[in-house]
Amino acid sequence: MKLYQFDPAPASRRVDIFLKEADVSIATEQLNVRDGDQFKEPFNSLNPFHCVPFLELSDGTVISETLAICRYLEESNQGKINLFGSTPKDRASIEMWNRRLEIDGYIPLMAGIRNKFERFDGKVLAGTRNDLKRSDIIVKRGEDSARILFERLDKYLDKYLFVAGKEFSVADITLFSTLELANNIGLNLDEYVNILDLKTRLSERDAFKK
Ligand SMILES: N[C@@H](CCC(=O)N[C@@H](CS)C(=O)NCC(=O)O)C(=O)O
Repeated sequence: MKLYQFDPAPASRRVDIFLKEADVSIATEQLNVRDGDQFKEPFNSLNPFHCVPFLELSDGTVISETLAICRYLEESNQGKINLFGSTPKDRASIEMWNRRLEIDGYIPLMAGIRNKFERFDGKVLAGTRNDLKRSDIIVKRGEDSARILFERLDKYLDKYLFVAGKEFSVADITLFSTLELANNIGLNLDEYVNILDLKTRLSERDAFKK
């Protein structure tokens, strides 16, 4: 089994934090996606989405998508990792928050970043190289969507220690990466005191330290 990563990439960082929290290490190869390694063979044929991270299993199966990779690692290390929850209620709650954090925060903010900065000219959509143009509307929509999410989450965190309740979970890693994207796009998060408090507590965990 081998994990393909590019350490500076936000999605790779999520898997890296997950592995550190789980205290699991696997063989890893760095692909420099800024230089286009993902479009060179054999990687181009291995992963149709041309993004990192992706995991190649010993039978040749390729799994991409951060959360799919993390879930596979948890389920194939039965009992050793428990970041997706252990009861039906916890699993549903973690899934709910992971989805809302990605749909309303991580994905629109990532799209916003790729549409805001000139360095993404010609690669506005991850894993593509084409002439799609950057758009300010997508930047603004990403920021608006994230703000609505953060307002909701901040109120909810009045009562809860972590994103999905009392225990740390993979949803906290999703939140942390979403907040890093918010920072990269230039959103001011000062009004979200509960979120910032959780961010501080997360950044003090060993797995989150760079
Ligand atoms: N939805 C994917 C996103 C993966 C993704 O966007 N990866 C970026 C790095 S953060 C990438 O590989 N980009 C390659 C490119 O820009 O061509 C996931 O969560 O794993």
